[in-house]
Amino acid sequence: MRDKSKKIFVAGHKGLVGSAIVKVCKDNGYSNILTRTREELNLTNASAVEEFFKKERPQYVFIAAAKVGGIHANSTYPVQFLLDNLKIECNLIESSAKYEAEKVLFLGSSCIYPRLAPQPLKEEYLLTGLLEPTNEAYAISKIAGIKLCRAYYRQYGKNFISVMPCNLYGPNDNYHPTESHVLPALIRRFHFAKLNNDKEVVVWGTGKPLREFLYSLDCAEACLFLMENCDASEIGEFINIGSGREYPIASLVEYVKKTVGYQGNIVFDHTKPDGTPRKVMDISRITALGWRPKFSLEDGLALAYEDFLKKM
Ligand code: GFB
Repeated sequence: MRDKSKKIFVAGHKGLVGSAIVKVCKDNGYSNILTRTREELNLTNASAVEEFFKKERPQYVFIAAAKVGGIHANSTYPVQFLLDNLKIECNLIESSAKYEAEKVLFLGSSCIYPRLAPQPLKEEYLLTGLLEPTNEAYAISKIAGIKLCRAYYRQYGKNFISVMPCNLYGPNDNYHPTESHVLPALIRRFHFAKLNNDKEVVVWGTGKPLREFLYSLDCAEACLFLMENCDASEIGEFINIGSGREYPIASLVEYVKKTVGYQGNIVFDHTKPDGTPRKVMDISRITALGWRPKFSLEDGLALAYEDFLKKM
């Protein structure tokens, strides 16, 4: 994808990763970027997606559109996480093939790995054990997307690749109080606790699970790097994207508390689920190809809090 005038479709451009991909593409001189809001194009509607591809014929497709959410949303709405995501990815991947997109990049998530896989998570651990029950539906949908991309490569030689990022955060995140991921949820909770002079903030679970976090622009840079430089023949089934640094949730809580400037106490609610005990990616394959993350957690958190304040 070195020709900067090629037509690029970013599906999910309003979300955390999609908006970062649009920014990184523009910053790198790509001028022909196609986007559609949910109102303009319902990605779960097969005929609408097909019509769109028939008319626009994008040459490069980033699939960053998905139904996403944190641990609570994932375990509460398994039907929507499975159905919506399967429809979105099947429609986009099938139409990309039919209307001859030159390359597709499909985004998954580190929750595709078995709950108790050895750590750090290597790409070859896919489907070697049982999934984490709180996000099984989402993981199954993402595994299906990876397999569909790979099937198109094996059967028809299509240059369709997949990437598995760790937990992401950054501008345009979802700050819903109960349905978001841990980092935006904590930013919101600490912010309002500070404003209300609350004596304590409740954090879900034990604080012991380990998670790896990557700033969304770093993930977007990795996606563009792979789109520009690495084909399906080289990447294999998929490739991990992460920072390689893991934090116990209890430490993350301290970072967010400091960033927001909250002075009160923290209480862990042990009735809420912890989810997977540990999830840290092995990023040796992508770093060997030449990509490196740029943002530290401290810098990324400060930028994420700035974004939250703008949206309030
Ligand atoms: O971000 P999160 O929902 O993602 O939760 P997962 C991470 C950890 O933070 C869990 C704890 O151990 C939670 O119990 N946590 C503490 C909280 N307080 C909160 C809070 O207020 N909100 C949230 N959400 N968590 C998701 C999957 O799992 O990871 C998705 O459900 C996706 O499928 C995503 O793969 C990347 O890492 O547990």
